[in-house]
Amino acid sequence: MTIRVGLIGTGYAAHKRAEALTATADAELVAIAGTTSRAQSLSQAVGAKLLSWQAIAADPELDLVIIATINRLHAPIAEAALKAKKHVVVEYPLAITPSTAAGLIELAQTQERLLHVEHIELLGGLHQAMRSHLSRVGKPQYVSYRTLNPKRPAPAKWSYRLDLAGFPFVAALSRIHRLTDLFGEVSQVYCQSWFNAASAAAYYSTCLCSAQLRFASGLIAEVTYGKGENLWRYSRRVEIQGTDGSLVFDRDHGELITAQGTTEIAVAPRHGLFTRDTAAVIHHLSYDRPLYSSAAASLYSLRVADALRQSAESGQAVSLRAKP
Ligand code: NAP
Ligand code: BLA
Repeated sequence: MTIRVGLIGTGYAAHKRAEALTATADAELVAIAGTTSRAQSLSQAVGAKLLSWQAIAADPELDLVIIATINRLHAPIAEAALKAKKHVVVEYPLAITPSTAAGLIELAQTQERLLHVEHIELLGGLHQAMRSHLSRVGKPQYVSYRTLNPKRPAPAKWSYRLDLAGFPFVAALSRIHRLTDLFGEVSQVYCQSWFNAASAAAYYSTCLCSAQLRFASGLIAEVTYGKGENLWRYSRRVEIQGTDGSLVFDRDHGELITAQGTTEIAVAPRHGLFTRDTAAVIHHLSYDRPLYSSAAASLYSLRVADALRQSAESGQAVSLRAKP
């Protein structure tokens, strides 16, 4: 049976979804929601009708709604679609607050519908390389993960506004989710953040967040995230130090260092990830194939990201309750 899909958003992620859906035999992209002229051209290019997101969420002809719009709209759209008994795929983050995200997961259970949160970082070459070599470093004791993205001039875009995107570690949830996926529960966090914005509803041109996370295993992690005008050097670097060795990834160059010496690790390039996420969902719905990630795991990383926000706002360390 063909899965009939409505897509909300017309930006980068939405274009990748549209491409993936047109290439998938078991799915048909029936409707698109967008607010600008890009929506018209995308809907014409793929032969889909142009509707409002409210109409897509309510359309009885659709089986699945894919939410690829700004973060602030994720939760209201997911709620409307689940209430109308649609399966839902949403780009991360599921919601801006963990309590809203938890409510949506419950709603999906009540409605007996799939709620899938995209986490393409888990499908990417860096994560696969870290996962497959992690056992070589012994017990992980220290992790440092830094992504800095200079952007000049900073764009006046939704992703540079706290009210539309959420706290930077919520918007860039993949930075936290990679770590909770590999290292499990977090017991305590501390975070400092800096934005040059007049208010939450104003565009900032630089943000910089620096966090320390203590994992239940005892692992100490330092995570730095920044983007915008007042940064001058691009950086994407992960370092894991364990009892028996170390893994270091600088952009796409990986190394494993142990007592036996240093070996290079190949990292697959970052493309085709939205296509793989889309295929995973369609194959799950059509053939009951397992998905690579759960909404519950996404919610856990969102709890950690929100604790980082609380810490940054209060200047205090924040403890997380152990998972029940
Ligand atoms: P984008 O290229 O900036 O597109 C965002 C889309 O949101 C726009 O095309 C716009 O389409 C819609 N929109 C609705 N209200 C808006 C507003 N007030 N201001 C600006 N746009 C508005 O963003 P994106 O990178 O595709 O991100 C979309 C979602 O995917 C986000 O949740 C992001 O976190 C997630 N994501 C993206 C990537 C990636 O590689 N880009 C990776 C992982 C997750 P209409 O106005 O036509 O509706
Ligand atoms: C993640 N990229 C993201 C996110 C946004 C963008 C909003 C989600 C939030 C975050 O994790 O930071 C937006 N990325 C952009 C924009 C550009 C960009 C506007 O590179 C402009 C060039 N995403 C793209 C493009 C690539 C891309 C062009 O838009 C190119 C390969 C990849 N973006 C990409 C990947 C992620 C991501 C792989 C997941 C983040 C991760 O791996 O941790």
